[in-house]
Amino acid sequence: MFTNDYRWPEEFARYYRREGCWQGITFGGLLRNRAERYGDRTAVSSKEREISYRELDRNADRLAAGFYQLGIRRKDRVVVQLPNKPEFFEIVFALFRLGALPVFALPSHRYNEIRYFCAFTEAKMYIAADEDGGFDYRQLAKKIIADVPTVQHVVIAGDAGEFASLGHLYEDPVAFPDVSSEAIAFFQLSGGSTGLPKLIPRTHDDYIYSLHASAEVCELDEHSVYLAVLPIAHNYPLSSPGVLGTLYAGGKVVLSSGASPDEALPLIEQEQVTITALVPPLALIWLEAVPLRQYDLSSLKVLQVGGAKFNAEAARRVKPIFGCTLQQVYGMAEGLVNYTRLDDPEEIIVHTQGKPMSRYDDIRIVDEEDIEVAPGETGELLTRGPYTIRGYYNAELHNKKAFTADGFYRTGDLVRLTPAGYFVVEGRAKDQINRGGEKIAAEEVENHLLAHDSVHDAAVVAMPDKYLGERSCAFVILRSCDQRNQNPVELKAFLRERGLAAYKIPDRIEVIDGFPKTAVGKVNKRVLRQIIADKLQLHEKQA
Ligand code: OOB
Repeated sequence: MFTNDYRWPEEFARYYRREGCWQGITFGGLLRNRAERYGDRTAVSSKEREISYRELDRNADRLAAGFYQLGIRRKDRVVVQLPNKPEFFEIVFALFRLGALPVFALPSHRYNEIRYFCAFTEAKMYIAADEDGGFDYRQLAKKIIADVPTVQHVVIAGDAGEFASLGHLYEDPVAFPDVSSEAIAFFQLSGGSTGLPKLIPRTHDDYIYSLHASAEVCELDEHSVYLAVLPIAHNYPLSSPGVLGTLYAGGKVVLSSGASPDEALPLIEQEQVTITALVPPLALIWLEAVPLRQYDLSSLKVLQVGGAKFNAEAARRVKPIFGCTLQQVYGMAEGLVNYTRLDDPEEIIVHTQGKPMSRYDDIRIVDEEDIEVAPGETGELLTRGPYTIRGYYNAELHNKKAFTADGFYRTGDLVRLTPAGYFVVEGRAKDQINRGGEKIAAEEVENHLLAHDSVHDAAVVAMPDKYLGERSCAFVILRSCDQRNQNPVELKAFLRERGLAAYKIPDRIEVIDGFPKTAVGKVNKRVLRQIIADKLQLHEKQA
């Protein structure tokens, strides 16, 4: 079942251990240590409840015993799909203690994604909340358990209905032998550019190192209070430094169920939040909202913005409006994370996407022939290091393309380096749309469109958007002329019925007679992007 593609070659593993990057600690061990050190201090706070480090440690043990009784064993995959609730931490640390492997789905994922994650990883269990944001996950669970034979258990946090209730699984603690720190701890999901999302295996050693380095760069300590407004299963709020980096440092995690200023700003005041993380479209909303509200935000030291390119004009407004430093974060679930430093000059903070967090990050910027570009020139970023994966999970063929022979990950990002060694993200070589931080693999959506009877061919591209940075536009060629009046709304409904996450549904659908082609006969997406950008500009002028 497991390929060993994810392993670092032994010479690298030895090097990262020797240099102290990999500390030989597991997540189970980390929480135990922090519980001994920070005991009754609050680890996680939410509207519903507060959990101390000691309680979190104990509840993780109790749940691990409960999961074991259900039949969950070491290396079993468990798809976890939860909103920002304290149970998230008890569940994932329980799974870590057992050596079972969480697959971190996002709350916005729907049947299509969840079924794929369960089937591809041969998951034994699916854990979800009862409902959130008006969506009933129990309905989804019903279909999953019926359609994916490996899934034997569904556990629901909250009102479980016909399923096992999380609340009933807290048993008397049993000691489980610790797992190897070099083993896979969990799976993150790739933003991707292929037809099916790839799974990213992260080990205890590599991820805990990324927490350590992030906590250092972001200057976290036991007095830090991190407000989580983005969905915490995503790599950025999970670990950059995110909720896990905060627990690593002994600080307090405050969970917000939503990202709107009216929910989050009062929490900053009440909980004396010191750091929080946003994607650019949210940062724009908060920048508008803060001057119109009366909240005391003086506890806030750092406002992180990342996941997509943050426009320099907006970046410049952060300090005067929030009275704290902006930190740009350019990272990827595959590993590498870049940060501007808290004491960097304003020009660097505003105009760059930061520099690697670790001196062990290897960086190359190359042209289309994989030759390094001249300093300051733009090229594709390749990277390798102590917390960047060496391969996706069970994706042998794709790994040959996504990684160089000497183990560098091809990010698909076009970047240049400033003389001071900071990245500026200039564009993208991968076939992906970055919709305000949410990543859409064009091919995945195209495949779904092609499943429609009247669609002959489809090409999905990014179109510029003032607020989200990019939105998605699907160009479709219909099978016959009489389908010319195929209603775009109907096509969108078709995708929704297939159970595609809402953010992947094209924002716009354009019917076209044929695609522009490149010299070698491929669909020329550059021209398609231009067509839609010109059309939008024309509309704007007319309006
Ligand atoms: C984060 O992770 P993913 O895996 O959702 O997406 C990674 C991709 C990058 O390859 C890049 O294309 C884009 O998202 N990206 C940015 C960016 N941050 C991410 N593009 C421009 N400017 C930025 N600041 O998005 C992620 C993971 C950890 C920390 C932060 C973000």
